[in-house]
Amino acid sequence: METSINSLKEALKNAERVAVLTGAGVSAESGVPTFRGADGLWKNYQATELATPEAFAKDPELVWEFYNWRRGLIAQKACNPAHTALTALERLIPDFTLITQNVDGLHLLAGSRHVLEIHGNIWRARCTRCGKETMDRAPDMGRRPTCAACGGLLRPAVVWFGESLDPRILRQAIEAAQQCRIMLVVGTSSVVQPAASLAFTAKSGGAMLAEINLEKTPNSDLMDIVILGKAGEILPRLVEGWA
Ligand code: BV8
Ligand code: ZN
Repeated sequence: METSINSLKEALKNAERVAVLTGAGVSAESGVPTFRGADGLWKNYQATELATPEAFAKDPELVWEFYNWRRGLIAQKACNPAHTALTALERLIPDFTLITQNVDGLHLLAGSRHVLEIHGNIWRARCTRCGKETMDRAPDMGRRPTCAACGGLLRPAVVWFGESLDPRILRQAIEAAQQCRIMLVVGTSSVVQPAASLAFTAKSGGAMLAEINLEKTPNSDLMDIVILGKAGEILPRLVEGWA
């Protein structure tokens, strides 16, 4: 573990361009439940059943109950050393892109600047009628929130399963993956597509790949370095004492 951390740290010190892909594991130490961990279940529903356009069409109030529950939970959580280390890394690397699957907004709260929220942001809502998007930090948006502009039903501005990612954001993420010299993949089970494929994109662009996760994943064999452990403990080790 020590040698891996030290060799990754040395490589980062000499890298012009770095891309980082994060998942729910980065927010786990803030107390935000991950998707597929033991706490991934909610009211005997799998998130993957509720985070779909079909579920919202069938029962928007149930889906808003799910998102209001998560908003209420996340609203009380603070960033953790994993988020903070990534803001420090951004300042140390000339060209740095943080691609996150997380919708909790904690990277922005921590001060990361170049962030691509490829699955959207739970604090943003979009009108299903006029498309207007608003930011609202109220933990509870109510059971059927409506658009101030047109009265249409609002939905969470996140990417549901079966929905395409925003093409502009996805293109930026692909470009960052293609051009980076090092890609860190942190706290993700690497099962959700197309996010997980960004590691392949970086590899084919000649990047060095490093995975930091509690457990191995389907992408582990692709990695040059795999460090098993907590993001909140390992990431700070990568940025401390850069002379
Ligand atoms: C699309 C927003 C084109 C919503 C999310 C087969 C069947 C059915 C569908 C598919 C299929 N194959 C591919 C698909 C498509 C599907 C998909 O990938 N499904 C998966 C489940 C197989 N993908 C899509 O639908 C995507 N769109 O493909 O568009 C299209 C268009 C039309 C029709 C078809 C296709 C859209 C995907 C986006 C879905 N939205 N979130 C919301 O959050 O409410 S995804 C959701 O999962 C979150 O964003 C989350 O970030 C993401 C990935 O999960 P992880 O972040 O990896 O979290 P997880 O809990 O899984 O893992 C955490 C990891 O951290 C673990 O490994 C754990 O060990 C580790 N960990 C824990 N603690 C720590 C830690 N590591 C370090 N330190 C710690 N302390
Ligand atoms: Zn509207």
